[in-house]
Amino acid sequence: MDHLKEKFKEKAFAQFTAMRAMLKEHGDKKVDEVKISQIFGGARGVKTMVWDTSQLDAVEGIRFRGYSIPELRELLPKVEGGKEPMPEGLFHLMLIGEVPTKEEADFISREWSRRATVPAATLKVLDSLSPETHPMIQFIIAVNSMSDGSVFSTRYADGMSKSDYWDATYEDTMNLLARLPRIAAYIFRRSFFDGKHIEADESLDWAGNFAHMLGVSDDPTFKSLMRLYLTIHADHEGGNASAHTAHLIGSTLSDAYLSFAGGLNSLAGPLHGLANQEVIKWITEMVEKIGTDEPTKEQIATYVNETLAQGKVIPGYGHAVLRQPDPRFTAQRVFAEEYIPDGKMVNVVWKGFEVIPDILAGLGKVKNPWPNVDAHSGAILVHYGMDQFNYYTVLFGVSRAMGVLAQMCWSRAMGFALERPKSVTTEWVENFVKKA
Ligand code: HAX
Repeated sequence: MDHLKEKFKEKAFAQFTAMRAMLKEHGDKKVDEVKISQIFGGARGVKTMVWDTSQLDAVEGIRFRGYSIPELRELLPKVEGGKEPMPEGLFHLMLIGEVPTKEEADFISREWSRRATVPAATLKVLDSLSPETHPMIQFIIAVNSMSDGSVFSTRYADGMSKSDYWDATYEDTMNLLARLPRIAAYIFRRSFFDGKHIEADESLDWAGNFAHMLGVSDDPTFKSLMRLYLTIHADHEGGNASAHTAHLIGSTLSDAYLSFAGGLNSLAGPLHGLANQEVIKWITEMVEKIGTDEPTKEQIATYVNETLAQGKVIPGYGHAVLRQPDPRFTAQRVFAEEYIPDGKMVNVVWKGFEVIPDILAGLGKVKNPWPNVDAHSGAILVHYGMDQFNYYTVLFGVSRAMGVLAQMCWSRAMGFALERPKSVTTEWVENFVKKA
C-alpha cells in the first residue's frame, strides 16, 4: 500500500471511530430547522450533509481544511522556480488534512503520471463523436465510459466487504484524476486543432503537463495559470450543485466515474460552471456592440441595464452562499495584475467590477451583487490565446474532480448513508400553513 493511501487509512479509521461514538451520544440533537421558503428555495442553508474537504463562509469565502486561498498560495508546494501552488498539494491537503511537503506533492505528480493511460475504448468513444459536440458533452461521455474499468464496481461485483469500499474508491480516484488532463486535452485538440494531439511530457507536474498538452501558449506563465486555476476551482464545500450531485450519486454506491460524470452534468448548467463560458460571451458581445474593447464605465452600465431589461442575469455575478467578492475572483485578479496588467479583456472585467455591483444591489432582490469565480477566468484565458469559450467549463471540471473525489474517499470510509431527503407536495405545505 502506498504511503498516501496508508496515511488516509489511518486518518479515516480514527475519524470513523470518533464519528460513531459522537453519533451514539449526540445523534438526536437538533442542528437546524427548515422554513417553507427553504423548501421552495432550493434548500438554501439547510444543513444536511457532511463535507470535510472545504467549507464556505458567506463573507470570508472558501477555506480548504481551514486554509484560505491567499494562505494556500503561500503554503502549498510549488514547482521549482514557480509562484503558484501545485494542485497536487491541494489534493493532499483535502485528502489527508495536512499541508504536504514538496516530496509528498511530487509523489502525487508521479503517481498520476504513472496511472495516466486513458483506456483505448474511451478514446474510441470520443472519436465517434462530432468534433463540434460541445466539449462538456464529450467530457461527460468520456468520464462515464471509463466506469467500465472501475476498480470499485469490479470488486463490488466480486463481493467486496463494506470495510474495503474506501480502498477501491481511492484507486478509482487516483486513476480518474490521473487521466482527466489527457482526456480534456484530447477533447480540446480534436475539437479545435484538427485532432493534432500533443504527447504528454512526463517530466512535468499535473497542471504543467495539462497546459503543455493543450498547446495554447508557449508562455511559461500559462502553466502557472493552470496551476492556480486547477487549485482554486477544486472545491466549494458540499452543497454546490456539482459536488452535491456527485455526492448523491455516490451515495447509491455508483462508482467514482459515474458519480463524477453526474457532477459534471450539474457543472454544465449556466447558473453553475457554464457561467465561465457565458461571462466571456457576454463581455465579447458587449465590446462588439459598443464598438471598442476599452468601454467606459457608463457604456458598461448601459449594457448591464439592457441585459437586465431583457430578463437575463449578469453572468459571473451573484452567489447562493457568498455575500462578498469571491476570493477565487480576487486570486485571479492578483494573478492578472502581476502578469497581464494591460490585458484588454481583464481591464474590462475590472471596470465591470466598479459598476456592476451597484446596479445589481439597486435591484433590491439580488442577495450578493459581487463577482464570483467565473467573472474573471475567461478574460485571462483569452489573453493567452484560448478563445474557445465553450471549452472553459471543461477546465473547471478537471479541477472540481479533486474536491469531489477526495471527499468521496472520505464518504466511503465513513460509510455515509444513501442520501434520501424528504419531499412534500404543495398541498402538504398549504395544509401545514392552514393548521399553523
Ligand atoms: N444578475 C441578475 N439577477 C440576479 C443575479 C445576477 N447576476 N444574481 C441573482 N439575481 C436575481 C435572481 O435571478 C433572483 O431573481 P428572481 O427573484 O426574479 O428569481 C434574485 O436575484 C435573488 O437571487 P439570489 O437569492 O441573490 O441568488 P440565488 O441564490 O437564487 O442564485 C446564482 C445564485 C449564482 C444562481 C445567481 O446569482 C445567478 O444567476 N448568477 C448569474 C450566473 C452565475 O454567475 N452563476 C455562477 C455562480 C458561481 C458558480 O457556481 N460557479 O460555478
